[in-house]
Amino acid sequence: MAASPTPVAPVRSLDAWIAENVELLQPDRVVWVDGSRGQLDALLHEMVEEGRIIRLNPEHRPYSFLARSDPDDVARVEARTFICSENEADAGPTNNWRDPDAMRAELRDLFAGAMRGRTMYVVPFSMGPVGGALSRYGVQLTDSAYVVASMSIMTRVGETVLERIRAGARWVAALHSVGAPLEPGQDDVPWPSSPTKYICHFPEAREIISFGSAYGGNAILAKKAFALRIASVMARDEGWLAEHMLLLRVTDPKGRRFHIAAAFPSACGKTNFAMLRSSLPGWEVETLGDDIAWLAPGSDGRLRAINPEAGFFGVAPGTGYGTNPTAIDTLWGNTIFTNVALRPDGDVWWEGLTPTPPEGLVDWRGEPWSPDAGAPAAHPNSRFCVSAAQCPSIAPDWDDPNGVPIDAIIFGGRRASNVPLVVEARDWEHGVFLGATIASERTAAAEGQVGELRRDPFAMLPFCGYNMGDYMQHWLEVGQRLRRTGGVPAVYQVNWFRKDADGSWLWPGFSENGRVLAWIIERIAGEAAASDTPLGKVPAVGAIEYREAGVTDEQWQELFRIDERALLAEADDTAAFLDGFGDRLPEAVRRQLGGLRERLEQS
Ligand code: GTP
Ligand code: SPV
Ligand code: MN
Repeated sequence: MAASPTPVAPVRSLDAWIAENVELLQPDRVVWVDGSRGQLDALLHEMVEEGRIIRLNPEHRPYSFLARSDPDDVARVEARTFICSENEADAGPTNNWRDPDAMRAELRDLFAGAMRGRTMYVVPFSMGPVGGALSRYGVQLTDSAYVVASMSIMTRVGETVLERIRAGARWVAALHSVGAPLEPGQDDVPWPSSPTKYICHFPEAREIISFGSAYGGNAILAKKAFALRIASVMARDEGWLAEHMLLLRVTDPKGRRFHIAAAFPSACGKTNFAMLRSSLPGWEVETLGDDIAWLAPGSDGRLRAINPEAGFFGVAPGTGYGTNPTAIDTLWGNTIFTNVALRPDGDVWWEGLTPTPPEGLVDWRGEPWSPDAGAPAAHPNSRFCVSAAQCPSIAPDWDDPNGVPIDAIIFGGRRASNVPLVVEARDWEHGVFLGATIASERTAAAEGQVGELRRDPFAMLPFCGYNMGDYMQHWLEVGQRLRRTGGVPAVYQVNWFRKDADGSWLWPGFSENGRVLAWIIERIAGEAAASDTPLGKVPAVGAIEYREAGVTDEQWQELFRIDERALLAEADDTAAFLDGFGDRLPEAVRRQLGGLRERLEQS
């Protein structure tokens, strides 16, 4: 049973909202952010002068900066993230819920005087090109200059957005404070934050309130809070999809173009795949987006997708010339790095940038570092923030408001065992089942035990703004609508992270993932062979030249080995997970699980 659609909140008055918050938060001053380079330059200069960020050596990394966060503010805090829907059941079993009125009352107390001694910045922004049919607007109030600079890179900020809002366009209100007011004469710290953190979403009111953190998705509210949690609710009500997906275009050696959207959990390879340089000659990948996609059935009957963002907030560790040369070429300058290591020559470093660390590093906490320190020099969730336009592989039309038609959707995860390198879904319903049952090992992108296996349906576990059972139903319905117009994308599951008994990767990954992408494209074009397995279709013998990727026959077999007993045990775990959704679980998903069990038992 799906929830009834939420009444859409009335357009609130921007000026009244700001005035209310100025009165409550008591900032020393209010600054309107106009999106100009001049204003951003001045802000970054001021932050350097105040010791909040470090200017990198312009000879190595022009116009780039290093921010070091508070050691207790390094990743998204899922335990402090709340969906404050009117009804608890609408948040669903996978979200933390708080009653909206009670939450607002608690937040009011926290926010009272929270910006004393600080500046309140007003940041009007657009997700998607201003004026685009799929684009949506927001305004973030924040007392963090670092957040203003990040938002200026990640979104389209400026006057044209204000004009739209003043002309009556709907917008999402996003209130943010680091929660560290300054008393007169009190010394500031480079990265103010609070031990009390709240990342709250009010789906019916289309509103976000965030307190206490300045890091990533906790604070750059356009990203996960708006473009996924609030946007997923808008998408449910309006018939589209807001997803944790990269977007890419691939051109095959015959010159045919295909568009792919792929959902992998946090720190599971979206940025890398979006910037793929295929090891296969003649295959070209253009980047459209690396983290978030908004997809809607278009007037052409196909699923069309835009990247609502304007920049990349990407994982630094593991990024080097050998793995992701395109990212390295993107980061030549105009980049804000957070929690990476500093070299003595004023440039940056992180694990994986080069095979061996340079001498004389200062670690992400600002302490001298040597390889025997016993801890990495860069924080595992250290990040770069850079404009998408600066990426050498960015598609020339990446910000076309009409988006691109999606040929295939890929789901991925980080699985040491059980999940093959690639599987083709039997149809859309089976694809929804694959997405709904993704499990993945936890990464450093959020607080929690790294490596622990958890369910992360559609890579949206931390980002779905409503009941995940309803969300599965919504996916099924979007597919039904696309089927009527002949525009249903093919669905695949991939796993770059399967390991052998010694714990080594079975698949080299990165540029070699281009071989898997090529097989997917050739399948869509009806040109590649597949064989059936209980999990779905996998490449037929000879369909992928794995030996050219340095993979042995034994490794290849292991990459696709189906361990019926382990998979049946996983199916039991899946059943328990799905039971958690009660009557909100679509019958089709349960049916798919039954089908999987039957196929496993018969094989
Ligand atoms: P978020 O920004 O957190 O949503 O992450 P993401 O999905 O964009 O992940 P990203 O591409 O930044 O990759 C995360 C980590 O996985 C990095 O350390 C990468 O080097 C590593 N990685 C990416 N692709 C592969 C791959 O094919 N194989 C292996 N072994 N590691 C990979
Ligand atoms: C993720 O965790 O999936 C990210 C980084 O992309 S953050 O913006 O912090 O959400
Ligand atoms: Mn992400």
